[in-house]
Amino acid sequence: MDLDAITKYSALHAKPNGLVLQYGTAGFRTKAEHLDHVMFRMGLLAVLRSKQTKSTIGVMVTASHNPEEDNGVKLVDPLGEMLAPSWEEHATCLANAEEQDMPRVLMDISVKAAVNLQQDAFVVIGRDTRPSSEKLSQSVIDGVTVLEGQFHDYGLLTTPQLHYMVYCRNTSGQYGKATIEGYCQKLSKAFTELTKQAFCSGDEYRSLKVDCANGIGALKLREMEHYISQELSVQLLNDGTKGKLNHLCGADFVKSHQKPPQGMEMKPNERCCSFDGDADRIVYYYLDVDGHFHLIDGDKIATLISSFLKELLLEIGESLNIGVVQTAYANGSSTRYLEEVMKVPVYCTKTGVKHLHHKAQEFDIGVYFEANGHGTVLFSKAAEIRIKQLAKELEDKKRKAAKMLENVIDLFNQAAGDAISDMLVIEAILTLKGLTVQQWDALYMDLPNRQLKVKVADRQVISTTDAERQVVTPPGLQEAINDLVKKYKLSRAFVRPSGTEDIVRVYAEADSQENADSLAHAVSLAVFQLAGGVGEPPQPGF
Ligand code: NG1
Ligand code: ZN
Repeated sequence: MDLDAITKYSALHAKPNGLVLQYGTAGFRTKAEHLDHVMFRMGLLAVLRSKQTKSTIGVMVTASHNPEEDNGVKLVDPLGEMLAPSWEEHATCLANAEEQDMPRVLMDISVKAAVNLQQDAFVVIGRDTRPSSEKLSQSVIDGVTVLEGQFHDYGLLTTPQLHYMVYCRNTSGQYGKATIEGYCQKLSKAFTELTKQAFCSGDEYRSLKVDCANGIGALKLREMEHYISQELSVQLLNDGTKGKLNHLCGADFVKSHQKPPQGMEMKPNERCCSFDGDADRIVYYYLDVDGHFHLIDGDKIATLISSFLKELLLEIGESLNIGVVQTAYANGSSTRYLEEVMKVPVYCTKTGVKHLHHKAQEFDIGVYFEANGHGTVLFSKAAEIRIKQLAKELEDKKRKAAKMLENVIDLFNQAAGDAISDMLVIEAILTLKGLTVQQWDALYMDLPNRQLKVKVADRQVISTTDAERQVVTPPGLQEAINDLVKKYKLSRAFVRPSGTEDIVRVYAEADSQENADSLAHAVSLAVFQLAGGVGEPPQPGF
């Protein structure tokens, strides 16, 4: 390591004194103007991680659903997974080292992690459409270059596409070609083959309005469009030509406000969906004939997909196990439906896809979705091999089912939750099953729910257990929540510190919207009083 060169180049990306950031569930995320040094240092760290794993590592510059002024960065590990936890700690240490200590901290990490500095390094970089992203990704490249790492800058990519590129490169192209064409070809081929199995693909199923959050999803869906236009016509809205990224639009807005995004003209019963700012989340929705808005969130997506997979497994007569993984934010009705009606085992993990992903790996087929629409389906290697074998061996209907499963494996971006690939899977399933959006929605009725944010002086005073469903500290808060929950029917509430914003999140559900709102408000007040709320106490009404 040329420490002099590192010191010299680092000074061009100097850290503001005293700034402390943490590598959280979504990497580093904050105002874009505070991130230049972090980007440079993540370039350095990616080189070390690449040397250590002898693999290509990804660096994605994005702040997903956050406002346009924010930005962020996360590293992608060799098989397209999130960065290993011990390296998250290294990332935090490196990002927070004061300027003069940085080279030493970098050396410490390479010693601790037993990095062979002689090893070659290769880093791939992607970025979203934020105005700040181009310059920040250049800072990542500066970091990579100083440590003499090789790199390929993909430029504009969705987050899941970068995961895909990393995965392809580390599996010698077996998974697919590490190019945009490779990505589009792989997904569109599986989609086309799968939808061909439908008896009828009447026009009513074939068009979809997509709110692209004024982000990268618009550019990448446009690239995909001509590969799939025979089967599906997509109409892109909020494509970034006018509006601001994530402003009054996108999956996060639609999910948290439970209303349509700006710029979306919806006719009754028309199927619509929204991506988030880096296209790793998707939610569906429609207006009924009375003009009521219906949200179809990640829970209902998981339900649709797992029921389809279960039917195919039944058809081929193979006893592969299937499990659904959710978080505490999953609507209570979805959990009940999956367990009691569909008889599928359901597991709850902490928030953040890395936790869900990890749990989903325990099954032959692991379906995981956060309620906000971030998720995918994982097939174990053994399940994949078995299914591919059956698609050759079986006959007639069974063979057809096995082939469809094979297409589903190819369609899901196995490396990460991906709005484009989820959308194609959903569209294919709706076509195959001849389901309208209302019929899909009618699988079960969501319990009315409300999510709120509370500002406290230090959100870390709240610690939780039981997959974040129970508060441990501060003392008395869980008891207060229990007492409040008892006052309502079909009710449930929990609180947890956000991993991406400086706030505490409150979630409540109950038998009516009024009651869910009132419970959420009461719990917010308890948080405010017992966990050091700042500013005005939470007010009722939204
Ligand atoms: P936090 O801010 O920790 O709640 C949010 C989402 C997560 C996940 C991350 C990463 C909710 C309630 N939380 O985390 O599900 O998507 O952002 O983007 O939606
Ligand atoms: Zn995202």
